[in-house]
Amino acid sequence: MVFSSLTDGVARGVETLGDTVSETFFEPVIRLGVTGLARSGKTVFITSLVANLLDRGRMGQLVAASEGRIEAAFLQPQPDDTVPRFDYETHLAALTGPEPHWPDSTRAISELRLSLRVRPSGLLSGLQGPRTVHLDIVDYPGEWLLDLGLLDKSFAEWSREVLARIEPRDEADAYRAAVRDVDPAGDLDEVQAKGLSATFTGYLHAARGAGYHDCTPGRFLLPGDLDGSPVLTFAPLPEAERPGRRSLWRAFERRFEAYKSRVVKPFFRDHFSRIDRQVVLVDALGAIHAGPRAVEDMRAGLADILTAFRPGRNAFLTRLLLGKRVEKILFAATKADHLHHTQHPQLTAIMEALTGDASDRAQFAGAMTQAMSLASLRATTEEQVRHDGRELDCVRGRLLETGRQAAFYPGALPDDPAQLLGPARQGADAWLDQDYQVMKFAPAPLSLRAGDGPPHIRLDRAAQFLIGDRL
Ligand SMILES: Nc1nc2c(ncn2[C@@H]2O[C@H](COP(=O)(O)OP(=O)(O)OP(=O)(O)O)[C@@H](O)[C@H]2O)c(=O)[nH]1
Ligand SMILES: [Mg+2]
Repeated sequence: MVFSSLTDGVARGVETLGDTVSETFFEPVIRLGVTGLARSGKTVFITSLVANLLDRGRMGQLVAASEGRIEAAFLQPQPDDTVPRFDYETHLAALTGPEPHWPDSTRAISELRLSLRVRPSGLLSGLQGPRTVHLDIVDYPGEWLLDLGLLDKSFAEWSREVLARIEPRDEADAYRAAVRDVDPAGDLDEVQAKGLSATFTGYLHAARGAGYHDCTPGRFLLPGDLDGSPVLTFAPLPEAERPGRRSLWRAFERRFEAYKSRVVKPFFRDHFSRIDRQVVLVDALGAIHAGPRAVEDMRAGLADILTAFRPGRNAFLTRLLLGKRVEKILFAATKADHLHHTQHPQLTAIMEALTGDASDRAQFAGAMTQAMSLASLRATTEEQVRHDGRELDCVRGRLLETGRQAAFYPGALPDDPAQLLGPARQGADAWLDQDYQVMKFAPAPLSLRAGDGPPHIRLDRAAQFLIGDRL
C-alpha cells in the first residue's frame, strides 16, 4: 500500500489535467471499475470479459466487434506501478484448463490494461486511421466502499454507534465481554489493544458469516498487506471521562483517524475517483436461495455500496471528485446460467427493483444505469425434463461437489419482484410458496473454436453498455 502525501484536492487536480492531456493528444483511456461483495463473481467476470475481448467470436452484441472494426486486442503493462496486476493468465488457466475449476478468492485491488485497436465508424471512417483505446479494468472489493461512511464520523461517534448496533447480536458476545473489563482512560497496553482488535475482528467475521453487511472497517476483514499494522489495531470503546494523552482511548482514536486518512481516503483518491464506467456484480440468486433475511441484507448492503455513487451525500467525495462522475453503472446479477433463459427476465426485474430505490432518488448524479442478468462463464446447458406430468425448464451441468452430471430445476422466480422483496423487508423467515435451490456447478471442459472466447450469457451486451459508445 502506498500512501500519497499530496492533499486530496491537489492530487485530483493534477490527475485531471493528466487525464485530459493524454486523452486529447494521445490515446483515450477508459477506466472500468468492477466491484461487488465477496463471491459475487468479480474475478470470473473480468477473466471472461478479457478473454472474450481478445477472441471476439461470441461478442455479437458488441457493435464494434460485430462490425469488424476491432482490428486487434492485446494486453499491455498497466499504467499504475503500485497496484498488483490482475492475474489474468492464472485465472484463465483455472477456468479453461484440462481440469477446469473456479479461481481462488481474491482479496484486494488489482488492475489490468487491455488495449483495442479500433477503426472509427460512420463519417470518420474514411478520414481517420485506426486508433488505440485503452481499457483499464480495476477489480476492487465492494466492502471497501462501505468505509466511506466512516469518514464523517469521529471515533466517539463511531464507537457509540457500533456498540449500540452490536448490543443485540449474539456474534458480539465475546467483544461485549472484552470491553466490559477495559478502562478506556487507562494507559495504552499494546497487548490489550491487540486482543481487543482481534476480538472485534472475530466479531466482524462472524457477523459477515451470519449475513450482516454492516461489517466495517472493511480492511479488518480484508487486510491485505496491512495485516497486523497499527492502523488496523483499534476497536470501538465506551466513552471515557477526560482520557489522557497516553490512554487506550486516545491511542484508538489516533488509529481510527489514521485508518480514515491513510487507508480509506487513499483508496477513494487513487482508485475510486478515477473510474469512468462501473459494474456492480450481485449474486442475487445466491441470496434468494439463502432466504428472505439474506435478500434483505443484500438489498441494504447494495444500498450502502451505492451511496459512493451519489457523491452529493458525502463532503469528502464531493470535494475529491470536483464534479467528475462515473458515466455509466451496470448492475448485473451474475451466475444466470443457474436458470433457464425463460427465467432471466424475472432475475433482471429483481435486480432492477433492488437498485431502483437508489436510482430514483438521485439518478446516480447523472450516470446512465442499467440492470442485467448475465453469466460470465456459462457452466450449464438447458434441458426440459418431464416431472409429475409437467415440462420443467431445467439447466444441466457437472455438480461441483460430486463431479456428476445433473439436470436441475431451481424453482420459479415470481414475475413481480415485490413478491420476494416485500417479505424480505418485512423480516419473513422463509419464502411462503416457493422453495429456491441453487446447485453449484463446476466449469465445463471447453474445446474452443479458433476466435471464440469462453461461453457466456450476455457478456457482450454488458460490454456494449459499458464501453461500446467509446469504440
Ligand atoms: N455457474 C457460474 N458460477 C459462477 C459464475 N461466476 C462466478 N461463479 C461462482 O461464483 C464463485 C465466485 O466467483 P469469483 O469470480 O471468484 O467471485 P469474486 O467476487 O471475485 O470473489 P472474491 O474474490 O472472493 O471476492 C465462483 O467460485 C463460482 O462458483 C458464472 O458465470 N457461472
Ligand atoms: Mg475475486
